[in-house]
Amino acid sequence: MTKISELQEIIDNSNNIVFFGGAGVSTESGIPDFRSESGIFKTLEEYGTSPEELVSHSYYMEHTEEFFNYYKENLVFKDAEPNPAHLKLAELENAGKLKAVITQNIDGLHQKAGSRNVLELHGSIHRNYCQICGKGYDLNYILESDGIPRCECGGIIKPDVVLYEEPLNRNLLNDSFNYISKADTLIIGGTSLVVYPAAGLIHNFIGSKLVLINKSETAYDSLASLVINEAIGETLEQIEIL
Ligand code: CNA
Repeated sequence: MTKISELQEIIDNSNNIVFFGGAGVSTESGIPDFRSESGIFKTLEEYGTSPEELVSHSYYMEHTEEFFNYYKENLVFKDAEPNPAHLKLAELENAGKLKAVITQNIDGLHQKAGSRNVLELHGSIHRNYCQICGKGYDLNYILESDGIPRCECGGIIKPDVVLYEEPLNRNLLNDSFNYISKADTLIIGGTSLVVYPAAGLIHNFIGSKLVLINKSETAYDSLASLVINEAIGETLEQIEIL
């Protein structure tokens, strides 16, 4: 039996699938991840600072203009389109098999593919709020601003993205725990599973099938019923929905 047919069988026999993913889900859409060989973390010598620091709350507070330069150049890919992984997950939700997509991504591609129940643990580049009056702004406004984006009231507009050192939204985390603890199948894909507390969500899974689809190995491979070390878009594209 091939790994794809094993995955097909698991999906055929599941009615409460939850997907938990990360940056690797969007690499086939042309958005680099953080930790692969070609990922953002490897290409940052030019900034002279570690990438974790560049996307940290303290860097944002102390070097706001440099933060926005880095953010716009490296974290926002406005023209990216969903790939077969996003599209198949949306189809699985439409078919009533998949209950939630829990993502660490901030790119909004799951929604663009048609997924409705998307829990964005690390926020979204598409939502931006003035830190003084709370007025919301879209992504274009941020991209078109020179330097630090400012609200009409003068406040700085901060992307609704969770930076290192910032806490995750407690309600979202609780909802994610609930979805995962009720799932019969948890498919984890495109995440190195090293960023906490998001990665810790896995421990709440008590269903029968844990599937890991990741190009490289993760610390959780030994817990999985099925491990596929291939590209997630190419993998999910081969799944048929009955
Ligand atoms: P990561 O640590 O960069 O890990 C990505 C993982 O995906 C690696 O283990 C890769 O081997 C694997 N991978 C890469 N491409 C594929 C593929 N096509 N198919 C299967 N596996 C693949 O990313 P995580 O999400 O684990 O780390 C969490 C950070 C990265 C979160 O805070 C994200 O917000 C942040 N991030 C998000 C985006 C985005 O929104 N698209 C992009 C870059 C970073």
